[in-house]
Amino acid sequence: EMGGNMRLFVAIEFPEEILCELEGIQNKMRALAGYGRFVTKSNLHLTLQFLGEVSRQEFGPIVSALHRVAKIQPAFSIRLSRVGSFGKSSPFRVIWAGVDGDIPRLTRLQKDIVTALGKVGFLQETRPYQPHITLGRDVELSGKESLGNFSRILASASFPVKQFVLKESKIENGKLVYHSLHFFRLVI
Ligand code: 3AM
Repeated sequence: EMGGNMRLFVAIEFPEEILCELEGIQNKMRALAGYGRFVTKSNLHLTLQFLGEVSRQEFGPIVSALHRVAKIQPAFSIRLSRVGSFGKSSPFRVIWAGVDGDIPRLTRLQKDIVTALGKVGFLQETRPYQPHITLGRDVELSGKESLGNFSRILASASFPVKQFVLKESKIENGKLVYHSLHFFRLVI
């Protein structure tokens, strides 16, 4: 890692049952796909904000800013909603699982994180926030396999979001791995 820089992002992680459900969908998709790079189960997450390369000096202020957000934000519930894509046709650039439930709280949390990180010097993301869990990239499906078919197999159990996490993205032995550096508990 150059000059001790870290590649960071802020995310929500999921309970084991949800990860298994997402993996089940990936497996069905993989079986039908001509090509696709699927996110490994341990890497599945919902990004709140991507930070990019961060220096050691910036790390402390980032953690403090995130603590300030967490201590005034209530926990909330979401559930998996549907399978969708960025990119309109096969090969799909990104295939994702969307969420619904308490989206106003999720959006509020994301905005507050962006604002708090803006105050410690991070560029504000200007693109509209589209909460999604990336399942695969460059996924090639035949015309018959509509994404709606995958949506139909999603169960709709709600799960609580009680914390968010600051994660580091690394390549280790040629593999992309995410390490959790800090958990930020929301108000219960
Ligand atoms: O969870 P998703 O897949 O939406 O695509 C990267 C991943 O998002 C995104 O940050 C998450 C963790 O790596 N990411 C990577 N580089 C990015 C960039 N330059 C980026 N997001 C925005 N800008």
